[in-house]
Amino acid sequence: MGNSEQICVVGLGYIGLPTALVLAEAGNQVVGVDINQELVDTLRRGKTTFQEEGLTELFAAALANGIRFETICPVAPLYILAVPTPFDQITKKIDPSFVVKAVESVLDVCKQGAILVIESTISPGTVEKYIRPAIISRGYQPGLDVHLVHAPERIIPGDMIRELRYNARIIGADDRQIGETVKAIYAGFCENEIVVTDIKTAEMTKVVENTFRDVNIAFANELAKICRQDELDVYEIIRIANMHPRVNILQPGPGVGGHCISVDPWFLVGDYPELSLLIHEARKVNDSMPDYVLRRVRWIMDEHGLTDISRIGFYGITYKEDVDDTRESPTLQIYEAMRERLGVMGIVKYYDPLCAPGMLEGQMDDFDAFVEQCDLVVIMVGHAHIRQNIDKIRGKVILDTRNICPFPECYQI
Ligand code: SAJ
Repeated sequence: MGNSEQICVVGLGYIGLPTALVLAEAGNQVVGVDINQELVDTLRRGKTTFQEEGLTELFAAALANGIRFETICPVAPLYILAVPTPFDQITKKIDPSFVVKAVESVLDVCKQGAILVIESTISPGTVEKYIRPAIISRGYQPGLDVHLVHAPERIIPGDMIRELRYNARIIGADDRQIGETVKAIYAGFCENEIVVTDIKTAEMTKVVENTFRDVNIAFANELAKICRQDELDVYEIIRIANMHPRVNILQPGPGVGGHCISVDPWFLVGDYPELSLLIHEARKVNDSMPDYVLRRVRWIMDEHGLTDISRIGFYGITYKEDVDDTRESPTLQIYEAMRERLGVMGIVKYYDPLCAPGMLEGQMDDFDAFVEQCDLVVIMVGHAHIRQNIDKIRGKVILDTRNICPFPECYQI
């Protein structure tokens, strides 16, 4: 394959869309496919479906290079699959149904020798346990009729486009030669090292990366709780500890959200329950943080004699700063917890400049009005917006779960 191959990218969400766009920008003929007609229509109208630094410019470059958007897979020599891989809430194991369905939709149209690259994060063994059998049950032989590759995405929301170009990549393939073919295509936009390995190693490596980050954040969160007991400044302690050349502790926060770090470690817990004790504990620590924030809120209210719940405001609904993604966000967990336990839905206030209005009951769409109607502001997300407007909340009682507030009187987690 050369540098102007026809590539079909299946699934046009947070990963599939930017990947399709960089491939088109690099000079490939790209067709983006998604079963969601509305999403495809939006893209056809020249509009992107989420915000990301550099996405608009990249979209324009891809359109200029002829990228197309469809709801049905065309025939192509190479398919890249980037569909959701959720986990079962009870068993903690991967729900492979989306990725299996996407593979089947490709099998319906592809010709002999097509390459199927799975970019979605999958638990180690998913190709072996679910994808290969699905292919065989349709009468195809992997390695002959279709070639399987796993090239897990590694880009961070908020800096996706830059990371697409500069992060190293892993290509796991059954057949080394096929791995090299895919590597050559990815090298058209990726300026870092591209490692070719086998599929299960690629599956495990990706899950390990996110699990490492989850465990590190859990450590920081546990330190925050320990330091709170003795009224020590956890941020200062981490800052100084990190001056040691072999220490690199992440930051405590109100919880771990997003569709990656809060999901992927469960794959290991689900598949290796007796061997993943630390990983499981870390998940529990991180999942306990929204509750911990609520306990801090209660304590601060008592300290200040605040009794009116309707004058508490949570700033930030997204799972982290400067993205518009709310999946698994700590604020949503707080929202649910308050709704279940206290029945006060709609009374507490929420504000997020990056979220569409009307997502939550109690959500306000005017920042000044939000500030005016709150006595206690809980900073859940450190958006650039709040950093720039921090003076507007001066004088309020503040719980800053992100360590961004410069006022000495504000509370931390
Ligand atoms: N968080 C903290 N403290 C920190 C860092 C993050 O509490 O020091 C929280 C964030 O606020 C957020 C959550 O953790 O709620 C996850 O955010 P993140 O920025 O750490 O990561 P994601 O989920 O946006 O993206 C991760 C990245 N993985 C790693 O850095 C190992 C990204 O490279 C992956 O591509 C992505 O998961 C994915 O799709 O798997």
